[in-house]
Amino acid sequence: MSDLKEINFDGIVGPSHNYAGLSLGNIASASHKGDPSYPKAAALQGVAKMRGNLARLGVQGFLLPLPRPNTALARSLAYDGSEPAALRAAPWSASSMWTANAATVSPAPDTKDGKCHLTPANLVTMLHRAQEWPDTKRMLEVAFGNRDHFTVHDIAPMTFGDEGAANHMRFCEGHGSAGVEVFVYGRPGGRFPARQHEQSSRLVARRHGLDHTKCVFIEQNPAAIEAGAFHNDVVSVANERVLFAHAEAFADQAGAYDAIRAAFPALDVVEVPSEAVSIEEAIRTYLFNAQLVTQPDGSMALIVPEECRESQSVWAYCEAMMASNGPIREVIPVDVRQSMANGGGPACLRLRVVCDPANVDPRFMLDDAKADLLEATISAHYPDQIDPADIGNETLASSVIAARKALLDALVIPELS
Ligand code: SUG
Repeated sequence: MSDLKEINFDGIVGPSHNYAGLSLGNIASASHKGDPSYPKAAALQGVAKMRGNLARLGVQGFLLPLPRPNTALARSLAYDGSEPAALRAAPWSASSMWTANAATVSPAPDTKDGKCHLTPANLVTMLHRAQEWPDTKRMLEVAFGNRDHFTVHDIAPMTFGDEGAANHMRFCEGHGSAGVEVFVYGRPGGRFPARQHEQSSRLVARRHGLDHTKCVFIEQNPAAIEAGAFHNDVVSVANERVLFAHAEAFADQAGAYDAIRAAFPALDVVEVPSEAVSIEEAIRTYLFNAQLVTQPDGSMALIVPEECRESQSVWAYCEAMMASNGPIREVIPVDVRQSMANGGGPACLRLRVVCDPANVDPRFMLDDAKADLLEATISAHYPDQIDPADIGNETLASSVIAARKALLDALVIPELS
């Protein structure tokens, strides 16, 4: 198991990236509705983040944008001019960039058959996201096509919303050792949808062949969902022994820590009190939608959005944390503003897969030359700007389709065309 590494698979921002305000309960998405978007700049921001992480961590993967506009979905919606704008925009969404919602992943050391198991998320709560899974599943089957090491499952039944790794945390001594998997779900009935159903979390744990005594199921704080934490990864993040969480993340905060500690006694909680950072400010800046990573020297770094540095309370907390004796010694801001404006921070943009990189289809692994290639292809083919009124436009559709094709050609992945 010594070759197992945590690999972050970032979603390359798609050429149709736009702000249509499609996600109820996602405050950034709602407040940027109607703004012009900048797909080329957005995708280049994403590649720059990947480059930084490749240099820092030595390994980085990526997943590709899905085919957009989705003509089959558009056709099924029977447009006649009476439909709301959101229904016209859904087939154009580039939301698959947020690969934390692509799947739930249980690495080999946690599973009964010693394989890495992936269940694509059904994302049923939002129409523009529910269209993702068939293409996501197809892509996962290519990238993780080595059946000796990976199993890609079907989605959970549509009756139970599943939003993937955004509501899943893993605690372990080291990424290659057996871990405790924590599933966070929401209870419906609030002002905003609870997008992760408890039963899909439990189903995924069973399917993946996890040891029941190493699984913990925790309810998200309804007040956090109400405040705009539409996924758990907006209010907490885990890595190895460390849980970095807002004090209002879970319905029963102390009970959640106790339950995790019962399965994983080495748990080290770094809790951010509400007096230091309010839940609203945590959600606005996405302090917890961070990548908490173990660097090659064993130290932990928190990769946060630039917005954190611009917030007095959040940055004061980060500076104090860096000066303390705690496990998180470095906080690194990155610019992913185009994604942030749709509610997607550094952690939303990546799917963590613990595996031997040699078992992944190499076309999905990044190196410097491939980062150059991605940048050149994006620069040459992506639209500079999309205004809301452009959605549905034939010329824009052609350029979005051509830009994705250029990526597939450059990376030589014809299976996904
Ligand atoms: O599902 N935004 C995404 C953001 C996903 C963030 N992911 C995690 N927290 N892991 C969502 O709400 C906005 C699209 C729009 O409004 O056009 C959007 O889908």
